Amino acid sequence: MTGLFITLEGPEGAGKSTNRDYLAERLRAEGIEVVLTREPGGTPLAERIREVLLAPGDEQMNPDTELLLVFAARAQHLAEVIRPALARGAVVICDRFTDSTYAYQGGGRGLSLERIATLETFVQGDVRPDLTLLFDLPVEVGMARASARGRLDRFELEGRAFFDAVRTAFLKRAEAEPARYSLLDAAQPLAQVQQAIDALLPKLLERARG
Ligand code: Z5A
Repeated sequence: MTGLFITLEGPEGAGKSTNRDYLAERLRAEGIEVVLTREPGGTPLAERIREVLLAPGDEQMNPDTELLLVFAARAQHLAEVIRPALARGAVVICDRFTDSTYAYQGGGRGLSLERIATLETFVQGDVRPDLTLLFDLPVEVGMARASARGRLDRFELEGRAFFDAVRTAFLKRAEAEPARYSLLDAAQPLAQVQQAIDALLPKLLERARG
């Protein structure tokens, strides 16, 4: 039996974490086993790599170092959490995954998409998300929501051009793979975003039950 791999993607402040919990509750209420996790992170070791990735520091992180750290954390996460959960038939809901690498390291940092694809195959083998919910919202709204939270991490300190490139990269990927992506307007009030998630539930439940 194989489970269902759902990822939530989008810029900072788009409501991924809030709606990750909401979606998990809705699926659990239907008796589905759900594993909630996030990237970078998801295991103790991968969470330590996350701290390195997010902490602002005096030494500028080389973009290749950033890319390799993201995939190092992912390798651990896949081995310890994602693959075992999928193998026992669970639904895995992951807050960010490799689409974020294409958006942030590819779009934002300008790294080669071919290089990212090579690492994707090396680290993931044939594991790919079955469904991806893309929470899209204007860059200024996401930046305002992130700043309202206080201390900014190393990514959130980037400027407008970086986040424009990230958003464009996400939208391009969604356009290229419409069967996998569901695009949600994350600038709407939360209740409306959650109504849109509810509308996806029948499809998710059908897929989860195989
Ligand atoms: N990163 C990378 O570079 N490469 C990779 O491969 C991966 C990640 C996997 C950390 O991710 C960083 O890692 C990320 C990219 C990089 N950096 N950035 N920037 P993260 O997911 O931990 O960080 P984040 O996206 O900044 O998380 P976030 O700001 O918490 O965003 P969120 O989870 O989408 O939002 P939220 O926490 O659910 O909501 C934020 C606030 O908005 C909160 O107060 C909510 O109550 C509010 N909210 C949510 N929805 C609404 C609506 N609809 N209306 C009004 N207010 C709302």
